Amino acid sequence: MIYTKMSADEAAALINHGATISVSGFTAAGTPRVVTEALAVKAEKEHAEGRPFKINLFTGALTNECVDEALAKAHAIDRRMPFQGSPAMRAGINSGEINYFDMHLSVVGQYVRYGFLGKIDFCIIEALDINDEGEIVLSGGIGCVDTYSQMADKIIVELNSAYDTRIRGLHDIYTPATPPHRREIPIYEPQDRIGSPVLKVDPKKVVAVVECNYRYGVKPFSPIDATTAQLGRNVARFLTEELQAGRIPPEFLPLQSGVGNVSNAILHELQEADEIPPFKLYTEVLQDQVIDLIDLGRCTFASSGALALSDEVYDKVMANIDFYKQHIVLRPYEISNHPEIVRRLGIVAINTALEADIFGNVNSTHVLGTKMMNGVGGAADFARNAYISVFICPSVAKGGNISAIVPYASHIDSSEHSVMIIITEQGIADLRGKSPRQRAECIIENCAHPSYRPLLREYLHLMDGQGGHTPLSLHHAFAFHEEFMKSGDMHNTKF
Ligand code: 0RQ
Repeated sequence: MIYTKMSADEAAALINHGATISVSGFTAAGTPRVVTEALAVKAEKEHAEGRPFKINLFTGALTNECVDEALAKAHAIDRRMPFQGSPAMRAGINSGEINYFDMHLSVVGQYVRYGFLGKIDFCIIEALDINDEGEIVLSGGIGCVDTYSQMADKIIVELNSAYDTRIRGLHDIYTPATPPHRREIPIYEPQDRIGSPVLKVDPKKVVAVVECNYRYGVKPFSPIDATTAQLGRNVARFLTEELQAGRIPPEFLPLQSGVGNVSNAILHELQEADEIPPFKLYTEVLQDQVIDLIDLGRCTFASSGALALSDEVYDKVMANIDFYKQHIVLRPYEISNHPEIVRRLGIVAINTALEADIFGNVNSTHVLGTKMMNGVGGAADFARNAYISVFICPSVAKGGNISAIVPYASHIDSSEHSVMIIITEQGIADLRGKSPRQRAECIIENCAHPSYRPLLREYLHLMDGQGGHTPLSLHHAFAFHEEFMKSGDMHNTKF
């Protein structure tokens, strides 16, 4: 090997205060850990000795406890993008300590390549193999590493021996050209391959190879509860009705599904829904349920940015990797989420909302309009460009004290112009072709929890006879949220 081998501590010592660090991976899959863990220890030591030490951190999306959690706990982050989901990172963001900018994942690569976000000093890459030509076999998550590795001055490779290199061939790495030289991205079917099975980096930029051996430690999802099961059934019913009405063609269309327990329940429901023919996924993250769908022949192909699988299911995939290579491709998320392809393939996008208002605006990110939960991720990449854009959520949160259907969303990630369908466990609101007043009635009657319907109707009627296109009361728009902050229960709202 032509590269310099180092320990994690030696590699972390190369990184100075003020540096901008990017990392490979998407979810825990493909995300490095030993160098950032050592960096967190270095930051704490620097702070103890009275010196400032903070870095800027650009990731794929969610990471693992040795990246976001360790660095946030060490107070070692200044700027952070584009998505996170760790308790310490979230606390640092919401206290104002960490300057987080939440971005649509499909544009992260081009923002970086266009120079909008400044220079990147280091790219830390989890590799299963690297040869002297700089060809890297990645593991189960790609994220934005194609761009990060091109744009970083220096590369540190974490060579992880815990995973099997026979995964080589599952990846399809492709980076679009920069305007005015960009052409179409030639993907016409979810299974089309257009790039390289390996990540190619400049070997001269590789300043350290750190040998390590770690597993991701991802646990399976919790069992599906009654609310999420009903939500899943409502989604399956909606898709079946669209198919029967001829609004979805008989051969069906590729699906995109978000991540989390609710999405898992929906995929589970699609396993049972025989009215829906075998389908393809063109999505950003694959979770355990998709592997069951592939095994059963319900999902014939899945294109994704990450294999966010529990350890148990990852091992099952690796044991039969030649079979799964015929059914799965992994892409950088600039491609897995690209608006051009989402529009061309006619994707039915299903994403999760924290709250939706009665006009169809969706908040996926900010609790009570102020506190960051995770980030917008890829949800709006898909929603804005989908053939049909669906948002789902339980109708209430926090034991019923929060209504997920509110008079006006306290933050808007996907606006009424990108949201076609809202589904809760209560039912389905089809917003297509409806005016704001019609949408409001449809959402209240079909999606709101029955205990909140009288209050929402009362709010809607506040504007009766007052003209205007959208019956929005500026005075009372956030009355539900204000009441929750005052009494802890939106049911107590008075107009
Ligand atoms: O709180 O954790 O304290 O129990 O929010 O809610 O119902 O468990 O739902 O885990 O699927 O997450 C939108 C955050 C939903 C996620 C969001 C509270 C609720 C609970 C979580 P607790 P649930 P999920 C692919 C696409 C944006 C990115 C995206 C997300 C916690 O889906 O981050 O879609 N989406 N990317 O109690 C206050 C409300 C609430 C509320 C729920 N209205 N007000 N709290 N909660 N509704 C992913 C990637 O890009 C990688």
